[in-house]
Parts: sequence; structure tokens; C-alpha cells
Amino acid sequence: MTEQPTGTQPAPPAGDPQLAAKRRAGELAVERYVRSGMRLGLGTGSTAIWAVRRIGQLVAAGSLTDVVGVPTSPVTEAEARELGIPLATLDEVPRLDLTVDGADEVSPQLDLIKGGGGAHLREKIIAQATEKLVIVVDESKVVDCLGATRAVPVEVVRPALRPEREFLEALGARVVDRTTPAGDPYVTAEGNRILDAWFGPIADARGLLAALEDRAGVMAVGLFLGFDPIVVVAGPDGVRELSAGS
Ligand code: A5P
Repeated sequence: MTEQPTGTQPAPPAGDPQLAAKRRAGELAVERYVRSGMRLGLGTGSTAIWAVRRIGQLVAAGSLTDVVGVPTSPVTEAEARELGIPLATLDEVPRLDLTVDGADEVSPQLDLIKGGGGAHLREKIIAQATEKLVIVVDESKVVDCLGATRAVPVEVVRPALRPEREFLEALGARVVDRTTPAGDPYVTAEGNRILDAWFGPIADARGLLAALEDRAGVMAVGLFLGFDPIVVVAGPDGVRELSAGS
């Protein structure tokens, strides 16, 4: 993994420093990587939304042309539509040039935990359809080991909720059924539930992912391993970029 210093950065917006970092990461990723003519995956969350907004601004200004976006969630779709970004589905555009998305954790190997917003099923489908994945985060997301600060979101079909919870517990996780702020069960865009599995630091993320993907009731695991993303990290000291290779 290499860290690349960035060039001149625009001044961060005033106010909450974490929000400013999220905004800077999202906007900068667009400036650096989004070009006219691209087929784009549009990520979900409070960081990726800044990339979507920047794309919308550039489309409205006419400086970004001939792009089409495939949203990773209904929330992103609604905002992108409002912004006037031309949209499509993977039925219409099955291969994407670039996706800009957020993450909950980024490991030194650039593996990820995603799904804090409950959209990781579509996010993984779109990441797999994408030539290049650009991840935008603030510094709090960079960890030494996946699982250090966040649960692994596991999307489960409703009838399998209890057996999959028990399976996760047998693997050593503390499992929380995700709920809405109102306390109702959280239901994903595909009509499934989410179990947030707290493992603590995960020594063998590949083994864990394989074990979970073997389960019939598991629709998506928020472990994104081996996607080789470019990670744009913004913090109080500026922006850095993490990538394998160069
Ligand atoms: C959505 O399901 C997630 O994968 C988000 O991309 C992730 O939770 C990061 O979200 P924030 O940028 O809001 O922290």
C-alpha cells in the first residue's frame, strides 16, 4: 500500500471537522477521478453523498457531460434524481467505469467493512460491476484491523433471522438486530433484515467471509475484501490517498 500526498486542497467548510472531512473526501474524489463519458456507481452514506452532490453540480454546470449513474440505494437514487444526474440500472448499464462510495472501516490491506447505512448488498453488486472503486472516508475509518471499531453488517432473509443469529453467535460474535431510530426492525431495500455482528478485531476476514457466504439465509456480508480500491482519506491535516501498487 502506498500513501500519496495530495496537491493544493480547497479550504474546508466551517463547522464540524468530521463533516468537513467527509465533504472534502467526497468532492475531491470527483475532481480527481470522475470524467465526462463515464458510467458511474453512486455510493451511499454521509461521505459518498458529497461526491454525488459534486457530480450533480458539475452536470448542472455543463462541465461534466455524457455520464450515467447507477445508485447504490433508494436514498442516493432520490438525491441523484433531484440533482438531475442521468440514471440507469445494471440491466441497462451492466459495466461501470468508476464507483465512488464510503466505508465504515479501511484496513492496511485496503479491505473494508461497509453497510453502516444498510446498503451493502447493492453496494457490493455495484462494486463487482465496476472497473475502479474509489472509497471516500474521514480519518476515523482507517483501522489496524477490520472489526476493531465496527460490527460486520450481515443482511439476512427474514425466515433465517434466528438461525443466522445463532450461527454468528457460535462464531463468537455479539449480535444486534438492527432497528430504525424509532425502534422498529430495520428492513433493507431488498426487504431483508440486518444483523450487526460484533467480533472485535478479525484475524481471518477471508475465512469469516467464506463461512458466512456459505449460509443460505445470508444475502450479503459487509466485508469487502480484495476490491483493490483507491481510498481518499480526509482529516484535519489534509487529504491523503491510499492504494495498492504505485
Ligand atoms: C452504506 O451502507 C455504507 O456502506 C456506507 O457507505 C458506509 O456506512 C459509510 O457511511 P458514512 O460515510 O455515512 O460513514
